[in-house]
Amino acid sequence: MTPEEETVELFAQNKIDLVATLPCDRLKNLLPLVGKRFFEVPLTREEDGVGICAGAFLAGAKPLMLIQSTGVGNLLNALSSLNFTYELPLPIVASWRGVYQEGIPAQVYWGTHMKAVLNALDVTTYEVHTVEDLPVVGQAIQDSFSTNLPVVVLISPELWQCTPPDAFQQPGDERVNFLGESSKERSKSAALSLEAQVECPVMTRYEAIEAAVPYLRGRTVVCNLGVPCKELYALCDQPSNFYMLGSMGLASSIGLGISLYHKREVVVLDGDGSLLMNPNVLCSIAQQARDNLTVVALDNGTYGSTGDQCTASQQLDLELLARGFGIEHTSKVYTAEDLLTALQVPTGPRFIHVVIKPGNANVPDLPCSATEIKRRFMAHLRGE
Ligand SMILES: Cc1ncc(C[n+]2csc(CCOP(=O)(O)OP(=O)(O)O)c2C)c(N)n1
Repeated sequence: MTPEEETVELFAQNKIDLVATLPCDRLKNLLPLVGKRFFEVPLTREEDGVGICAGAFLAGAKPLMLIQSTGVGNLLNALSSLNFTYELPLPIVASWRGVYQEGIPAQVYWGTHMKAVLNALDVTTYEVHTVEDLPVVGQAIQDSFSTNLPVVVLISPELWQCTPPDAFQQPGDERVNFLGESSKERSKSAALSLEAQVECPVMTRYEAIEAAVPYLRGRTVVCNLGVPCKELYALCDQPSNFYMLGSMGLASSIGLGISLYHKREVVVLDGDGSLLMNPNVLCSIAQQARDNLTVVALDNGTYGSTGDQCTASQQLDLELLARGFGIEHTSKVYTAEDLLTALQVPTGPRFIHVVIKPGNANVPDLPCSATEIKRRFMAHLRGE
């Protein structure tokens, strides 16, 4: 077996369900094998993958990320505020650039400091340099799922050097995109024929959540960090609510990850500031096309939880943005009645743009810890 085949075998032996990927040149022989054997979620930013993998784990799956070491730098806050805070496992297999026969100067600084940064955050790291080290990959996966913590396996390019270039690319083989089409055929129609007419908002965030409560009751809900969580808790606390305490921008990513392994509908209450921090998730939602996912974008035009500073949603239109990313079922609502009507439309993934006024309700802090939120939520999803 080549090191690539052995690596994939180790993923399979450890019962990995989902591999979230973002390429590295040194992984180009491994990635096609991963795509053939596992459910692959191609990413546009690594942080988004941390949220998707967290959601998949909450819904009972075993995720893994396969990325370049530079991408580890992109996801540090997510690891800290999501995985460490809620105790969520995530094995990250990273192509370790900058340390072995590196030709790209920009890889060197981070590549040589990354391990120290990870160790300072108490992320356990493992190193693979040669085929003799490969069993470490299986060990790392087991450690991550037994400790409920993220781990990083750093794979030196030295490992792959015995594999001939493009070893797994047969003559005539074509790379396919996420739709299963040849990546050479890129013909598509990209016309956007939607005109956004934004009217004056009438509801606050609290009033919008209150209006949605009859629909949210009994459904799986992921709620954006900050005051929205406190408002949802005050209006409709239930075991099927996942309250975010940090990792701004990842509410919809977590919702998407859950929807991949959960048969029933997942409703995400997201915010404009948070969606604009990770618009990449709109791309992932469009690509995965889960009809059981609804994103309710509570757009008050401000970072409400931090004192109502204006967000860029004052200049752009979130519904148009979602359409531009390829989410077809979108709507824009202002009133309680229209929000409830939009929630009843069965097709998904749905993006409901709720234009609201700034303002926070005077509600208490959440009384539960991150791990209590997780345990209660996972027990609900398991049907306990
Ligand atoms: C990476 C990061 N940057 C900044 C913050 C501080 N922060 C917490 S909540 C929040 C505002 C979120 O705004 P939005 O998503 O629009 O939701 P709203 O509170 O307005 O409902 C900010 C900036 C943070 N938690 N994380």
